[in-house]
Amino acid sequence: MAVAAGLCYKGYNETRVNTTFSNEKLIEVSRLDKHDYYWGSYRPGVYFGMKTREPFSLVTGLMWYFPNTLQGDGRGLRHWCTQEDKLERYGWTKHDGKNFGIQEIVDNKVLLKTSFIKNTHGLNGGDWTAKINVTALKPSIKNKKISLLFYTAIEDKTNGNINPVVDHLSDALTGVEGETKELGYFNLNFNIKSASSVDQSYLITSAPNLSVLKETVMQNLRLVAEKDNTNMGRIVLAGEELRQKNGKMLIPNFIVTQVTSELPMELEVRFERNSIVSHKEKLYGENYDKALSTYEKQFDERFEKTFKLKEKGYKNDEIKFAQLAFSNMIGGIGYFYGSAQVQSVHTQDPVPYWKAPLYSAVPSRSFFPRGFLWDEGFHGLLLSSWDLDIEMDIISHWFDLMNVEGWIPREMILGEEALAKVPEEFVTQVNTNANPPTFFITLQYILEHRHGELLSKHLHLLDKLYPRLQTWFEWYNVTQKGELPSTYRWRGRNKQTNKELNPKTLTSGLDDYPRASHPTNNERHIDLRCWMALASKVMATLADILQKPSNKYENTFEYLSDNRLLNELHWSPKTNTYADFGLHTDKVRLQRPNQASRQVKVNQDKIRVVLEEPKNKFVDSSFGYVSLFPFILCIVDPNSYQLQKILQDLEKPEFLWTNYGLRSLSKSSPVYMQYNTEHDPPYWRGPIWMNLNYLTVAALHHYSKINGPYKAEAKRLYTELRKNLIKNVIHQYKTTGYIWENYGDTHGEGRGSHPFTGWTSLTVLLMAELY
Ligand code: 6A9
Repeated sequence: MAVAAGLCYKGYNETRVNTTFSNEKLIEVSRLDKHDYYWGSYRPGVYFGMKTREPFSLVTGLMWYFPNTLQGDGRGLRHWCTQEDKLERYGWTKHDGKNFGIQEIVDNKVLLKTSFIKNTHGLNGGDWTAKINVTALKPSIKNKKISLLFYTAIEDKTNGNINPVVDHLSDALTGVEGETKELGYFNLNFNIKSASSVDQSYLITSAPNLSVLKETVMQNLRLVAEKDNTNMGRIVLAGEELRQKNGKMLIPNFIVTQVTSELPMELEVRFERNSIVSHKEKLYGENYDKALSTYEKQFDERFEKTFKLKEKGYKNDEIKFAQLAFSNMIGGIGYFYGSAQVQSVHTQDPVPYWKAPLYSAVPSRSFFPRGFLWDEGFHGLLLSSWDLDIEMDIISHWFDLMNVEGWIPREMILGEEALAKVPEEFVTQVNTNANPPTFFITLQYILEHRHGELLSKHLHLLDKLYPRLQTWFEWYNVTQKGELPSTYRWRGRNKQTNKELNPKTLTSGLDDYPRASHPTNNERHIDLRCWMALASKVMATLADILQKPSNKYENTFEYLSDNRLLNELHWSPKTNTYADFGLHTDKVRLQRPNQASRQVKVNQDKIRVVLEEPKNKFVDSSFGYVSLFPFILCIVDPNSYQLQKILQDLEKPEFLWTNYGLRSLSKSSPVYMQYNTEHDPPYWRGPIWMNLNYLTVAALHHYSKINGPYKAEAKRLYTELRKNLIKNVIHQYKTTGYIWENYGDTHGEGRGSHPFTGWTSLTVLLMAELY
């Protein structure tokens, strides 16, 4: 290989991985075409911040701390969402993705209400006002002081500038003004309301980049003696810090205003450009409050029109939960820009992808505030129910990331802020690796529920998207195919490792869900096969709509959904369940090396020992989500014994059924709740995940509507499973303040990262019975 690579003319193969599919992009060159979405809370990784959909945007953001608990190392200073802050809760209670948002943050019994309203007049996305209102939730802490820091920063000094407006008499920062190519002249004004005295200070400096804003603030906080000489000092910002050691002056790119006061306090921030609206329409003071309550009312009405939860008999607190779950999905949408790091067999090292924007929702604001391919397909179900324009724009951004081979990277880590949150080993995306093509379920959902609007408003876009979908489909069909016709195999499993109990399949999205113990090329993965069946079905429908030849896709769908063939390749006659096929043994375990000779080295990782020769067979000892796929994606014949058997198995508590939803892996599996390495706790080996539960409920709904002998059975399970899931997610929210990544199968407790308002927010669609 090394020789061949050396002889190979450098260029063609090496550059394919980071060559874009075509120059004609789905996203218009001018970002102002989506004038309404120009400004937004597009920084899901911070507790509160506004930016534009511009590669190097003007950004604004909030930090805060309680002076009496701030630590020298920065603990106590809140900025990026992180679980370590241990906030009681935080999240958008209402957000419409476009005009306004209201968020509640509870930190040590103090409620910070952050809201914004946009005023989209004129060109360039208009103006906005944000308000941070701080109150104590308990009277006993009323005297506590809080410091709010509101900043303005600019990523690229060549693109514009920001300058402080300082009132020299009081030495207070009253505002910020500046200019960028896209925004023209603008200014930000601050307005503070507090019953007690307010202490103000500011920082004007140059930060190396956006990922170190908190550090820059920490370096520039000073402790000064109290004016009245009491022994409690005041913490203030250092003022102007632009002079370098050599005496030269830096140009500012980071301006922070700090206000410290007792509670309650309110800070209003107004962003205005050379404005054409009359004074009385301006959004501040009472006008702001009025406008906000109008938006709230409109939101409530639209929410009811869209999801009909009141009509279905849900109570106010349940509807509030649903609004919060939805609002965090849409309010968690980010706008990222940068180049991912990618690798192919033809490149020696990772190479940069082309610089590109991504407008996408995120699974979790605290842990992974960035785009994930298969997560986004699920997000699309909820988002398109609300606003098809937003969803079509998200789809467009993702499909613009497709390279000439037809590959879209699984995880998009774009820009300094996103990169700063990812450990080195997760950064590089490899072009042989897939992720479930869930955008096909989004498209299927849109075709089902938003058909009219899709055709009347987005037909042209769909037409431009189509060749990309074809190439994407082809990429899966070619690069992920198995050895036997009609079979498929996830690439990217590690054959070499002896550290994992069962080598992970990150590409499938189900990470440590057990597959064949020994990865080989003749493996066949049932879930991928079903994804391909679904993809071909959706492609056939789209081809029909766009009057393109659909035969190929129809034939592929028929072929892949032929139950006789499916059963031959994937139905285990031993267990009467669907299963993967591959080189497998259950007789594996993790063990400390040299254990026999008693020279146990504490630091040596456990390794896998294989106690029996693996055999080619169905991987049927593990029953779980993967076994359900032909059912989950509605490929199983409604009259079949297979359907009857799946419905019977579904209900068994010793397998998957719990009071809180379906667990990912049966209790009977040899790796149920087993660690995969010493350090990797079980992830998809027991806990309850919402994305696949949602699809299962949708499938039960499907089989309860079409004719067949198991219709009534499907209906009964549909009702039960749906009820269990909704009840638990709401209950956990109420007791913990969070929506979680997954849920424990014994007690239903929230687990993993939180808030996780990606696919767990599909609970709203379960409530609304939208599938
Ligand atoms: C880890 C740690 C601060 C794992 O929701 C995103 C994905 C899913 O697509 C996938 O199906 N999650 C699921 O199995 C989370 C993946 C996080 C990986 C990055 C970095 C950051 O530490």
